[in-house]
Amino acid sequence: MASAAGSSRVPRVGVAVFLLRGKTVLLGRRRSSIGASTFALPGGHLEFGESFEECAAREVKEETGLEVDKIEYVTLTNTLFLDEPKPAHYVTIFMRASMKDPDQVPQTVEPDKCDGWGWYEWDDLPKPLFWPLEKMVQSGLSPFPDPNSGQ
Ligand code: 8DG
Ligand code: MG
Repeated sequence: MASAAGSSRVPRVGVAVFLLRGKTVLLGRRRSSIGASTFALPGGHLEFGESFEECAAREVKEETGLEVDKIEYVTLTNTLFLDEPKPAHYVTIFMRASMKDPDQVPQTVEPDKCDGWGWYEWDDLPKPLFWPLEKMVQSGLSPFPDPNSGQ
C-alpha cells in the first residue's frame, strides 16, 4: 500500500452536532467546498487536545452563536469524499446537544460557510441533505434520546 508520507491526503476528524429542540434539529445550507449547497449540521474539525464535547460546543458557538448543553456522543462515520472538488477522508464524530437557553436564536456567524440556520422537523427534513447525513437518516438512526431511557 502507498505511504501517506509526502501526501496531504490524510484522514481528518470532523465533529458534527445534532442540536435538538423539541422534534426539530438545526440545519444550515453549506457553502463549503465539500457538500456545497446541501443541508448539514453545524460542526467542524477537532483541534489538538480537544474532547469531542469541547469541539461540539466550540463549533456550534462559532457557527451559530448558540450556547449548548447536555452534549452526548451519538455515532461516528468513516467517509471518503471522492467526488468533491478536493477529495477528502473524514472520521466524523456525531454528537447531540440541546440549547442552554431555548429562546436563543441561531445567527449566521460565518456567512462564507453557511447560508443560514433553521429548525427542521426530523420527519420532514429539507433536501438535499449533505450525503453522510442522508445516509444516516436512511439507515434509520435517530439523534433523539430514547424516551424509555429516562433522559
Ligand atoms: P473549521 O475549519 O471551522 O474547523 O471547520 P469547518 O470548515 O466548519 O468544517 P466542516 O466542513 O463544517 O466540518 C468538517 C467535516 O466534518 C466535513 O468537511 C465533513 C464532516 N462532516 C460529515 N457530516 C457533517 C455534517 O453534517 N456537518 C458538518 N459540519 N460536517 C460534517 O461527515
Ligand atoms: Mg462547519
